[in-house]
Amino acid sequence: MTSGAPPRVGITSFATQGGSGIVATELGIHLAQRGYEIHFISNAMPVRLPAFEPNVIFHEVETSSYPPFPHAPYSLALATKMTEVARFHELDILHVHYAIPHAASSYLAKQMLRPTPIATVTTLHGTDITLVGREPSFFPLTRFVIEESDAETAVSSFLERETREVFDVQRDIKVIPNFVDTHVFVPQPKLREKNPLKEPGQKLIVHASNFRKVKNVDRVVQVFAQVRQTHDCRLVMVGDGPERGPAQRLGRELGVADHMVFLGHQESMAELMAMADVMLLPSETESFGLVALEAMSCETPVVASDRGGLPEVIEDGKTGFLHDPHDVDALSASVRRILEDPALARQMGLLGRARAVETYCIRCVIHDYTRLYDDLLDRVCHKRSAG
Ligand code: GMT
Repeated sequence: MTSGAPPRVGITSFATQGGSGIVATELGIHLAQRGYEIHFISNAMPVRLPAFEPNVIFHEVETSSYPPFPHAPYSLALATKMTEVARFHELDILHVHYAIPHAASSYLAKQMLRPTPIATVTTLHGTDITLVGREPSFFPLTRFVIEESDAETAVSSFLERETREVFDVQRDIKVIPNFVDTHVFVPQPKLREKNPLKEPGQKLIVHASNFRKVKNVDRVVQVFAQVRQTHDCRLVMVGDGPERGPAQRLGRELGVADHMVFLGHQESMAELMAMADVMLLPSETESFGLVALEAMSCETPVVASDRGGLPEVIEDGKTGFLHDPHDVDALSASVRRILEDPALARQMGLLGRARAVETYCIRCVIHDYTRLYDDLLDRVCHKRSAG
């Protein structure tokens, strides 16, 4: 970094539809728009990255297989690419999203770059702590990289506490919540009233996820089947993953398959969230629930699980309803309340939007990251940023 210029940051995340990749990409784009030079280092072009963005460069990590390798060693190829990019572009910071394997790669890159200093930041997103990171085969590595990263952030207070308890770490973990582009995720009342996914007068329930076990997709279908007994509605399922097939089968068993549509991965999340009358998210746990925030930003009430970080994002009874994710009756009753009471739905929608705009807009959150970068550059690299 030349003195006075904003830092050059390498950002690594999964290039898939998951929330961590979305947060990493949008953070990079918005930092780039503020003059930061952003280098995305990943196996594929991140989702939601526009065709061209000044100050943004993409570096693809290529892995090669070799007969004795049981698998192509992506983490090592990533560490090598991080080192090359950091040297060539004189990066100041490597910011990785999702601890495993990304923080292990940035740790290695930092060692390879010595004696040139580089600051490492790890943002914990959820399943890297609540599921995969605590598996015995990863536990010691996850703990090590959490301790070794120059700065550690978590997307909710729940995740910060969980990380401390599970990994018994003492270090500072800064809570920086996820954010939403409140100019993209906007209410669209006309679209909600009339859209190609429903017949006139019908209501729309939307679920969006990666269809993994942790999302309790079967509960979504069960709740829908209950609600359909009394209300004319359709269920729109967005995303893909291993539980999609079982959910489709359950829909047939419960006799509601003709009223459900599985769209798979979709780019137009803002429109889908704005079309919905209710967003349903009964996850087993959810460190934050970015998709719930995106719905709130579109004035769509959320009926969700009361686990993990969801109660930090959704205010029970105000911007949505929270329940035990296995209490199908309670979840169904709350969906019904919203569908049959337009005044309640409107009030919840407005409060949700206000919360998104006041607490979780990009402008509200991005300074937490830029301040963290500044402190780090002072501490680790003895450089001061102008950003
Ligand atoms: O939802 C997932 O399982 C994917 C995962 C990811 O890495 O993208 O999501 C996690 O990170 C998101 C972004 O911070 C959070 O909004 C999700 O709540 C979190 N998922 C879980 O904790 C299950």
